[in-house]
Amino acid sequence: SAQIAGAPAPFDKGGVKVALVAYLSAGDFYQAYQAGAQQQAKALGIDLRVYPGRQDAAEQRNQIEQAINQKVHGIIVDHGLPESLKDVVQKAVDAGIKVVAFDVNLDNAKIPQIEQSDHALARHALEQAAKDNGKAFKAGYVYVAGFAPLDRRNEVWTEFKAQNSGVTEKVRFGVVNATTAASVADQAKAALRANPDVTVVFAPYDEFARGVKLAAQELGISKKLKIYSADVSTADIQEITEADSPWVATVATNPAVVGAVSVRAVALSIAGKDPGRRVVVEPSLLTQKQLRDAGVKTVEELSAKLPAFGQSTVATAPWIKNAPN
Ligand code: SR1
Repeated sequence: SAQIAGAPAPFDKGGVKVALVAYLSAGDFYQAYQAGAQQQAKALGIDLRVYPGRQDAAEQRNQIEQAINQKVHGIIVDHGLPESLKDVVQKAVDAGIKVVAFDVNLDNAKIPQIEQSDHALARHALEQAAKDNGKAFKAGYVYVAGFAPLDRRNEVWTEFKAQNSGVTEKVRFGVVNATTAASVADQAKAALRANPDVTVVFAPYDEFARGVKLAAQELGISKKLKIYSADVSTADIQEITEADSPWVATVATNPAVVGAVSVRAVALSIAGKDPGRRVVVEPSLLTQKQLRDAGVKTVEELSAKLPAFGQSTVATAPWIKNAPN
């Protein structure tokens, strides 16, 4: 792979290998994240090998073992279940491999943690919900414990309910699997049918929001329900902005930017520079109204209109050409 003139070793000579080991292999977020990572890897002359974990903890663990055996320079651990990873990532660290983690808390001082400022993300979404619906409403909530971003967003939801006694969580459901949106749609249909007084659903993952929206449409209740989410993709923009969509706001980073930041963070580590203990990409609030008014149809158009969404200045260095661009 390519050498980069003026870059620190080993980038000056090329041949840098990095493994991206992902727990989640399904969904728009993962695809865009991976595309951004590939673009940034190309700009750095990195040979990036992507291992799809397929929502399987044992498989992801196995793939980290494989990456260690292949003597990669760096590993990006993307999501996962901490308890099944902690010892195997320590093995990688002990082998001199630089490890960074996105959205999984590996609880290791040697491993920088990348995240999308999940507390701020949830706070922006819930502030918008309060703005649209007042401070008293009956809510549905979609949550699966054990995923770091969802756990952080859940802390804010818990705090929000404690601060707003008029907000009642009437029903909670959620599942993360290879077909999350479809599975959540089935759950949401039963939950919303049993709780016809729910007017707001907090669904802080776009696959969750897509499932709830489908259920609302099938039940014919789109006009009396409002969905607040996390994440955005071109397909999501279409779903948010279409006529009568109950999906009224999301708070999101550009996942391609997060993928690029993850590669830059591991590249800095490989070059012997410290990317920092926490590497944070700030999300932006995107309301249905703003998206409709701006006539935005794709994530690329959004990036062009909203520089804070389209780029991140974290984990950069003069010798790194930032992607996506
Ligand atoms: C199951 S965790 C899903 C979340 O991971 C990323 O942080 C995305 O924002 C998504 O919401």
